[in-house]
Amino acid sequence: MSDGGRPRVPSEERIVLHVDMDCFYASCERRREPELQNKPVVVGMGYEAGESHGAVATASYEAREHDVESAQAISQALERLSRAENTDDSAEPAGHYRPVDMAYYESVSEEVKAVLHEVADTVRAVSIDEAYLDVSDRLGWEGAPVFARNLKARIHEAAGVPASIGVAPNMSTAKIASDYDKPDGLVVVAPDEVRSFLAPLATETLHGVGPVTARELRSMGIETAGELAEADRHRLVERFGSRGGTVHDHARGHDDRVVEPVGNPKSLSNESAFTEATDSFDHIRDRLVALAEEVTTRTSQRSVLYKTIGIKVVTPPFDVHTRSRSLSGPVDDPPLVERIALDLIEEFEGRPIRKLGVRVSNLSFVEADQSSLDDWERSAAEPNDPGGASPQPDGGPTTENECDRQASVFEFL
Ligand code: TTP
Ligand code: MG
Repeated sequence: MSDGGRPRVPSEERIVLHVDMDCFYASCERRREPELQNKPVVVGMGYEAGESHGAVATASYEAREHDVESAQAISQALERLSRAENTDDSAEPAGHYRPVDMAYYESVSEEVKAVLHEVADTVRAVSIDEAYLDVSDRLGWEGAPVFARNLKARIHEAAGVPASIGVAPNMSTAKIASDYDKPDGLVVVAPDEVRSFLAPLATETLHGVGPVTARELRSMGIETAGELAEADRHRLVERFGSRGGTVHDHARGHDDRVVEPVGNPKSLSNESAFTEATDSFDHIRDRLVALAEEVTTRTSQRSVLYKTIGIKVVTPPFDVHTRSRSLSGPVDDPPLVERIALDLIEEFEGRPIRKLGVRVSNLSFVEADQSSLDDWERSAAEPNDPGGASPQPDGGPTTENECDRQASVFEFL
């Protein structure tokens, strides 16, 4: 898959985020059943009261305090929790068991991923509750902590579930960082801190070191990532083959894997809030033009074509209005985005507005084949082409009910 022509940055300058949801299935259950907040929740499959089969998929952190963990028998987990209740005078109830509901967890996961795609062009989801983002082209290290903090808040606001985030110059360190301070964690490891962050950690923490390898490493006198980093590389390769070299690299904070996006976003958008609601239409139009430019810079960088151009307008108190117009064919045409956005805002003239957004959707992802891109650009730039090759707006404003949750993360940067 094309990475949209994203410039490759030297690895020490990359800013990689690893987002991992906290006790994900249990958090989803809490989202729809808020009474479960702060309680020991056990999610699993195949359990019936009085029977011993059925294993724990995940447990809330309150349950983990009583040594409940994934893969344990559910009956054993619930027994532990009720024993804990009996020995404890507090009114803490025993474990709350909920059966796995994958369809629901998938839907929450989609909501989380929609947020990730709003804030980063390069997103690789690696499981239902885990994704890597590369945001090197969006911010510098000084902006990384605020960005990550706002992303956590944004995920919570949009999807109603908590996440932990690790930020580092590479994927393997970012993953360790997201796990380091769970739940509700946020750990930023700047490039010059990677070695000292990893050094005291047990070797098992590293990607590629399982319990068997860790045991072998121990037999070689290597307990920590720091000791592994200092170890003789030839000796490691001799013992473990090429994996020995890889884990040596990871221990030294080297990992050249690139965050390759999987799955394309359905839309690209930018939005921005006014400090206070304004009805100055000049001000509003200026902001809209700036947002249109930001969006089309991203589409051009990623060689993305779009068929639908829309705006979002939030009026006080929090009323969200979306308007869009669809073209007869896909284009990458920044002046057209600006023109349509300005047309669509007309009906709001005179009304106070607190937030504005511009979105392009109905996307097509072209490989970075410049000749075909040039063709599109040419035809889009010749709207009066008598051959009618140029896609033109073919519809009036339509109200879209699709996802209105947009990234407010950028407002804080
Ligand atoms: P994890 O991210 O490994 O676990 P988690 O999100 O529950 O907890 P943490 O806060 O430590 O990240 O896995 C994500 C989901 O995958 C988890 O909620 C349930 C499911 N899962 C299983 O079904 N079986 C398992 O053995 C594990 C580890 C996870
Ligand atoms: Mg998780």
